[in-house]
Amino acid sequence: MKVFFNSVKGVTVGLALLAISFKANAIPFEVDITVDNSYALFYGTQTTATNFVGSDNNWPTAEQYAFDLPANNYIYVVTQSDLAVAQGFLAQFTNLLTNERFYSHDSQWQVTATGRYGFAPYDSTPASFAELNSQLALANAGTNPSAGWVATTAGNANGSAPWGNLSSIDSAARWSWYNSKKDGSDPTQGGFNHDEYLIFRINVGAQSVPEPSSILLFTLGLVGLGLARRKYKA
Ligand SMILES: [Ca+2]
Ligand SMILES: [Ca+2]
Repeated sequence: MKVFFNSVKGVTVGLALLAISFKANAIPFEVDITVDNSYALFYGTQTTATNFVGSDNNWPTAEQYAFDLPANNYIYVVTQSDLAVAQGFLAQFTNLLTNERFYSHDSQWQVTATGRYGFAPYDSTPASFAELNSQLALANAGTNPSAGWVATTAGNANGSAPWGNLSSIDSAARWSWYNSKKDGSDPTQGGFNHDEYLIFRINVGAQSVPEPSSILLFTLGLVGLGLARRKYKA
């Protein structure tokens, strides 16, 4: 009986830890996104973009992607406009584990301006990763045109002019951009080079996984439960 309960305890704790580690290691996201005028979606650590998800250069279409975001990773959205009429980043990100959704104007997004118009990394080639990662280093050091990572500026919501409605994105989502003028004006309206290309980032992995202390308490609780059952039955 002792061997039996020991193995039950082991399996229970093992399954619990497996479930926690799965949850802690990746968050499955579905994203619906478009940018006026073009973007590439990456993710990676605070210093290094490691994965390319996709890109597009046609604002009237919203693209959908699914990817597993490792814990504590950042989502990166590289954007560049055609310097005409308007510019903006519009998206919704849905956590498929919790159904929580956030948008392109969420206050936790940050943006940085590279001043490298025409050099936006838009594919998965080594040269693109090198370009992006060199700019992440400058942004993290605060030595680029925006002096590092700054708050984004939200423009009008999905459905507004000149874009109209992107039907696969909620009407709550707002077009967002970097404002190099810092004068309170809406940087999404009127063609203008706000020190493009831009990189948006958000760190969502840290907010959706258990704290180490709660994992420890949960594990200790399971071990205690196993010991209690053993004591009672033995
Ligand atoms: Ca598009
Ligand atoms: Ca434009």
